[in-house]
Amino acid sequence: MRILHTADWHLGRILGNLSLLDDQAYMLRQFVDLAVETRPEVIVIAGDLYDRSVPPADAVTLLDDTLHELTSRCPAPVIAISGNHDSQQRLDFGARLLRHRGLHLFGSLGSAGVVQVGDTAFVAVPFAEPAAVRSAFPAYTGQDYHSALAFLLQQLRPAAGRAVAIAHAFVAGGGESDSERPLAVGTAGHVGVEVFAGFAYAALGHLHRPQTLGNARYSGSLLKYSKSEAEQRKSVTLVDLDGATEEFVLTPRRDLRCVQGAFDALRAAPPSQDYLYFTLTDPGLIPNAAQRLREIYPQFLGLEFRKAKEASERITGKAASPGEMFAGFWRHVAGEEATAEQQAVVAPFFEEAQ
Ligand SMILES: [Mn+2]
Repeated sequence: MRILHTADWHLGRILGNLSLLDDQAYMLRQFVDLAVETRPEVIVIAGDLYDRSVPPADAVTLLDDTLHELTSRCPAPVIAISGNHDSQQRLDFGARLLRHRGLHLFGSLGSAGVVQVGDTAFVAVPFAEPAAVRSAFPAYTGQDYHSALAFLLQQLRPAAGRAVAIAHAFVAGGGESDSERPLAVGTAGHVGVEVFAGFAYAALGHLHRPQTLGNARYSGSLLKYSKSEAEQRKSVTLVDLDGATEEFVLTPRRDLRCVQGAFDALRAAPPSQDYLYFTLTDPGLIPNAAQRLREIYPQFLGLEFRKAKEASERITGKAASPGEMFAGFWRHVAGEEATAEQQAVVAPFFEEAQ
């Protein structure tokens, strides 16, 4: 069973004040071509098709065009679930009709279900907060994402035979980016990878970096959606349940990069259409630096001065432990080192929080 797995398209996303729609369309054309060429038996889109619950009209058109292309050019059924950015009800529109054409949309909990393809059952779980699961299923009384997803998988999963889970969730231990909207405060939104025990594969959405956790995998997002993703390589996953997993890298129309250098050197460098974040190495501030860089780099997204950044990191203690951050804070506020007694007073709170 060969499955083409993608997720987190976030159609309609805006970066800075720039619409990414043309870039998304460019990627989706490649995705459809890839689906035609690789001939998967199932195509999975694991949530966050749109960036917002009420997406812009041109994003709706792009999704409509893409799903039309996909279902007319590929014989494989397409299974898509909602993510935390999608409107569940809106994604459900027309779902019962579209099923007859091989497009299986699972927007809200009421539509959660199983698509049987050959010898494999695809258990599609739309994104749902624990409270929504409680109101849809009186038998569920839990409060957390882990037990809610475990309950739904248990409810839906056929008693026997091979099964694949499709979900939009934060699996504990997964690597985050800055473009995912947190599901809950702290670790309350996490699920343990063991909820997928017994499944041949879990096709996941939510984390934007492609990564594998046990039998679960995030295909990653369609494009780089934040500065923190500049070094990531976005891809689509082709998994063969009876064989190997392949990653296909799609080429973006414009890359998203972080560039560092002196202002004059950057002004003199060849122009670029990429999405760019700048770190200026100049010792002093430069008037209108952002505006002057934007003249040369139309996809300018932001800049910072390395010196100012280093100074703020010294104060806020970025990448430091909570204890070190407290010591830095105390030094900043009180002008002296925190004593061992003072550190001992706060230490238990940090432990409890972690
Ligand atoms: Mn997402």
